[in-house]
Amino acid sequence: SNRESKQKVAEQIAAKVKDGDIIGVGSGSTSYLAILAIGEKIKAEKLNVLAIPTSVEIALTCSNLGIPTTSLYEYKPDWYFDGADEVDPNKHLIKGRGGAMFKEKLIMTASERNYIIVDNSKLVDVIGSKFPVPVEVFPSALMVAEAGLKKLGATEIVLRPATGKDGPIISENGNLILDVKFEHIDKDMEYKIKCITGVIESGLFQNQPAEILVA
Ligand code: DER
Repeated sequence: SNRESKQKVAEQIAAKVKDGDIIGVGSGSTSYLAILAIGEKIKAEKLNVLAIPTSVEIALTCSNLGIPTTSLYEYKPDWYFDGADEVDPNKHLIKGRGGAMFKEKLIMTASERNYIIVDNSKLVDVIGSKFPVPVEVFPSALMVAEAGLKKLGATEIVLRPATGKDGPIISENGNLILDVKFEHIDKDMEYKIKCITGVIESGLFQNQPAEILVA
């Protein structure tokens, strides 16, 4: 089952933890299983580890597990792990179903080594074939960003609705999230999206090298 395969890659990540590590921690259900396994190992082996979380959810999880956290103000991570929604043959990713892609991409960029942990349901031949690309947008730039995305060939733009409140999702950083389907995603699309005024970040990861662990 994909729960078993997620657990397998989670344990592969926990096996990498060494005393003294500063670890960037991604968000999502696979990263969650990995940080649980890491918490077990830290307790069992009394390791000194600091985590740099990428979302409120994973920061709360670290604190519940007794894993001390820090930030990029103090440390560069020795390594980073995270899940993904899609992985293509060029190891380009779509991430951000969980809405944490700004800090995920930031901490991944700051890290020496990156591990993406997925089950094989995430593997695609063509990036964008299953998931829209999440795009984080400064709230009042919504119309400007939508116009820019349409110029890049966006065929569908959905303002991500919230469930626990009226109105749209407000991201970790107080912004809006658009879920965008494109006719075609070329290798420069991440940069082109970033160039749109008002766009904060996207969940298209074409320029962050990572090792993909597939269970
Ligand atoms: O939101 C994210 O980027 C998550 O990492 C997501 O892409 C994967 O989440 P999952 O491990 O729950 O499938």
